Amino acid sequence: LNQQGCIVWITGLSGSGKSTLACSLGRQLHSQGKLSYVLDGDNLRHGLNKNLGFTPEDRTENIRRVGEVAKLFADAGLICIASLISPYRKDRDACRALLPEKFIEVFLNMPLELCEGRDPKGLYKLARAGKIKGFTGIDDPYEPPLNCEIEIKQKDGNCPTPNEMAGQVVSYLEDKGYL
Ligand code: GGZ
Repeated sequence: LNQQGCIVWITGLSGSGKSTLACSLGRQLHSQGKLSYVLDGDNLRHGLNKNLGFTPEDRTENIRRVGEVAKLFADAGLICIASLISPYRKDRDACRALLPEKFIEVFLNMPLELCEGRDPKGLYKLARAGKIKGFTGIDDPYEPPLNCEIEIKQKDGNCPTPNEMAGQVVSYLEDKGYL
């Protein structure tokens, strides 16, 4: 394999664009002949994590499992892209501790108003109406990273495109010798 494995861990609010970024990143890596695999929180909740809900304990277990699987992929030499809200700092830090030299935390730092305005699945609306309890950013906390490797945010009120965001991550991976 012409690459070494690592974990690119994308964290951010629901609707911040984590899955879209993960997908763009996978495509850009593929076009460079690099093997990657996306572990998406929402998708994995249909299979591996289907017995888990959104209590703090269940989120912790969700993130723990994905961290362990991500480590397996990285050990196999793949660039594993994990996209989960992963709202609690201690849970992300526990994943980092599994592979500290090869853990790249990407904070997709989009304002709540932007995410809520997008509301692709209408979940924010339900949360505001009290029909979903414990929704991240509404009545459950999101703890931003303190020492992430990459922060992606708006510039002059403009959101970078998914390809620009993925490009930012690819540049980092190149600079640090992962690619
Ligand atoms: C946050 C929720 C909730 C609650 C359902 N809080 O944006 P989405 O819709 O498509 O993806 C979100 C997904 C979150 O799953 P994760 O595995 O990434 O979460 S965590 O890391 O916190 O374990 C969202 C939807 O599930 N969803 N209820 N209460 N997001």
